[in-house]
Amino acid sequence: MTGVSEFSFDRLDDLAKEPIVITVAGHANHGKTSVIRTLARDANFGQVADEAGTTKDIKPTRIHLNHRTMMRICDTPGLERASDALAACGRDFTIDDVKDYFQTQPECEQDRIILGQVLQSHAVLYVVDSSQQPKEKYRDEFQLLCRSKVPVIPILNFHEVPETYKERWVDYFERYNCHLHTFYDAHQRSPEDDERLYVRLREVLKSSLHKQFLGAWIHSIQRRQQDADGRSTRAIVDLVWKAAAYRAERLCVGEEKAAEEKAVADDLRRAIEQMESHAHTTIARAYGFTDDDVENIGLGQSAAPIWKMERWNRPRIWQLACLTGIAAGAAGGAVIDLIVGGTSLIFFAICGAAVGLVMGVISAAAYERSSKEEKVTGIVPVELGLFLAERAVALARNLRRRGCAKDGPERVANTPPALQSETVLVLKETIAELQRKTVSLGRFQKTRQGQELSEELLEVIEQELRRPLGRGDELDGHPSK
Ligand SMILES: Nc1nc2c(ncn2[C@@H]2O[C@H](COP(=O)(O)OP(=O)(O)O)[C@@H](O)[C@H]2O)c(=O)[nH]1
Ligand SMILES: [Mg+2]
Repeated sequence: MTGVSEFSFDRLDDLAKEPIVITVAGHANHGKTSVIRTLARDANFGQVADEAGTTKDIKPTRIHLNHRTMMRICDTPGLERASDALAACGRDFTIDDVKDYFQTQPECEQDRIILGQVLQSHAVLYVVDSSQQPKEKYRDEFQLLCRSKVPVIPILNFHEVPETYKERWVDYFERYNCHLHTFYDAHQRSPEDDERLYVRLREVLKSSLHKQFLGAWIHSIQRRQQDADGRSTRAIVDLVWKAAAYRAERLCVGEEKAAEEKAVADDLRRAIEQMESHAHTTIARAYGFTDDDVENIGLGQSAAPIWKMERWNRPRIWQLACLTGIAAGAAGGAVIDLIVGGTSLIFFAICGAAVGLVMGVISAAAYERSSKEEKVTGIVPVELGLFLAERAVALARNLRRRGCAKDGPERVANTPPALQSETVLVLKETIAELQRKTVSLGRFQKTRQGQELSEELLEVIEQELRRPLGRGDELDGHPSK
């Protein structure tokens, strides 16, 4: 393999002088613009619509490295007049015949521009919607492009839709002796598909510098995916840890209890929502999306019961301290009496009685309240911790595979697919331990037990992200039936 080791970064300047130029061509509405968006991870590139003629002119997106353009991927409008050109130019046509034909026909202006762009490229990606049957007009387009002598790679788009004519398209291209096709789906990104596409490109490019760069680029796709998985795994583990360690606490007496319990429940919900939102944003960014690409309608009923309340009487340590203080005061009075030799015994006895009375009244009132005082503590129950992890994993899995051409935000599932039993075990153990912990979260994380739990959780969550799921399992967040 022409790998990263063969590409020297000293040659970036040479490459920037002659970047790789790729033209994406094909019939209108087969997903050319969408493929570019997903391939370049650029959801704002061009216009995508379910109607013909949205792309009106040639538009490039650029792949940069160190602020220099290494590759240009050019979008084109749909080819429309290939069949007319072939009919006019005869079976043994040359590309110059077609150029002349397009030049002389005013209605072929768009096709003339596309052909001009194709002829300036190092390779062409010919995008077809594989959910449609191959038709004669597509064959004419493909033949025309192949005569340009620029290498053509057929991209069988719409790969993940349930009904496709993939085999027929493959037969069709092979009949023209073209075995370079590759599958793609602009709505469901797969780093493996990206990689296969770039491997195909590397096969057809002539320049060794271009080939070497693509080798490095392919390598960086894998690395970037690993980085993104790592970042989103950490965000999920962080969410579970922080939620499980969180305490919402209030002190209350008698009738205040109902109101304080509600306040604790509200605190807890707000805190969890904030933690979740932070984790979801981190996950979205890890995969190249923004906050706007995620829609979370909240925890909903599926999270109920969302908290566990614990009540316990407030420790009485301060009361002991108070009593100790009084005793110390009395002892102090006795010492003074001794020092002044008992000459003003009556005066100090009166003062001592007055102070004792005030202290007694205060401490009796405080004791009265504190004996009834309870601490209401809201903690995250294990089921909610699991639920938060399931939702975050489902979101990460979906964003990890989401193309950049899909409309609307990614919904956070309220009935996410279940995690594997090993993951559930590790999660339960972690949450239970965090609920038992007596030190701060930061200190617990540094303990040996904390580190072991964290590493175990990181490992199982990362496996969950990479776990291949059945069709439909993860798409709408509902488990497959
Ligand atoms: N399901 C699915 N829809 C796609 C795919 N590629 C494109 N589309 C949709 O097909 C329509 C046309 O896409 P567009 O990129 O504008 O096609 P273009 O005219 O060839 O550039 C849009 O509604 C896209 O969202 C795909 O791989 N899968
Ligand atoms: Mg388009």
